[in-house]
Amino acid sequence: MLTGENGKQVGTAAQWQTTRRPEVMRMLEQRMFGRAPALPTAVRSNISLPPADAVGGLATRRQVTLLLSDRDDGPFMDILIYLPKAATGPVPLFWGLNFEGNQAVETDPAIPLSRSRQQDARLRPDKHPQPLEKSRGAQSTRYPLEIPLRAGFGVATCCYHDIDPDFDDGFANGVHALDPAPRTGASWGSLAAWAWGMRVGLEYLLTQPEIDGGKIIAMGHSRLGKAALWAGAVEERFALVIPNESGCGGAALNKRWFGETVARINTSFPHWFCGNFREYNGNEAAMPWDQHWLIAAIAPRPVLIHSATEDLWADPKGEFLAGVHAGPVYALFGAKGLETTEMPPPGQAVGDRVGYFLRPGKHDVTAADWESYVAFANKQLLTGKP
Ligand code: GTR
Repeated sequence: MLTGENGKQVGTAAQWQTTRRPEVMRMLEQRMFGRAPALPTAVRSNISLPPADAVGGLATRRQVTLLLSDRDDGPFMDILIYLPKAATGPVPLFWGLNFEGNQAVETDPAIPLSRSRQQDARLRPDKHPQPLEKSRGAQSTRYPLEIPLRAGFGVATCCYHDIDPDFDDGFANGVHALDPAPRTGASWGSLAAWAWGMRVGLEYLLTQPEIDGGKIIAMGHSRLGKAALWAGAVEERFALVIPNESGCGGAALNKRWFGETVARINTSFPHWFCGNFREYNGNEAAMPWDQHWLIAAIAPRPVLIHSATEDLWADPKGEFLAGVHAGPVYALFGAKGLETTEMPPPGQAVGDRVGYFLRPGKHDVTAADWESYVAFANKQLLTGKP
């Protein structure tokens, strides 16, 4: 990772930033995620749920709709935003995509049903036997909002299908349709599109005076953890990145060949990565990189890697080791990384600018995960103390 394409060893943070990191980013972009276009310059916004008290009075909640093109019926993002009412100044904020739509975050019927999920149900009724109304609060255990709110953090989320529906549609739907460039093996897949949407959302969040723009955290679970990592690498305005059980294509090393493999992920989800990534199907050994490069590309900004003991598909050990092997780049900046090569027992947080936490249990997001996110964010962005 520290040997540049000219064969020279990188020995300083400046060399990393100016020569090696751009090479690393180019490799990840051209061989894995694919190239996304520039962010749209004229995003319009309107309030689609007016501010009101929520979460037992702990928060003010609103939803904003971003229109990503000049068409009113073009791609949009509905972003649900919770800000702690007790705040006395701009707040740090967790920003990540969700799976089922904003209505799945809480049972509160005031939250509009996800328009992109309704559209999916029309496009593929066989996959959506239940009315969307039934999904209200269905993912609320993944959003124990009192934990971040009580600690002074805001939370913002948007359904990932707003940006690009998660099925192999030849890139006809979602934001890919906005890109006039002819498709090549290095064109953006869905993960790059979700990461692009996270950046578009960030640009809006940065305009909000109640939010501390220097403390916006990119987070995501599973495929959305992969997207959060790529968003965090591309977008240096993200202050901290939290991939939760991101696995193959996220934090897990490919060359361990444990759990989900490149061939498997490219077969199950042919639309996630760029076409060039298929060259490594069954041939991980030929990859010129591994996933610690993706973490190192975020240095010296902090990254918190989360795994779960029963989530072997995402290879907890491979996720830990990617954190270990990103360490030398943090060291170039004089920053501490994981500071251990031994995997910690479940429930014990380790590391400094690179953190690792192994939660007992299944592939999920739980209150225990959020307690760890908040403790890490407090230490890295606010107090300097755990
Ligand atoms: C699985 C996939 C994983 C992970 C997961 C998820 O089916 O194999 O890579 O992304 O889905 O996103 O829940």
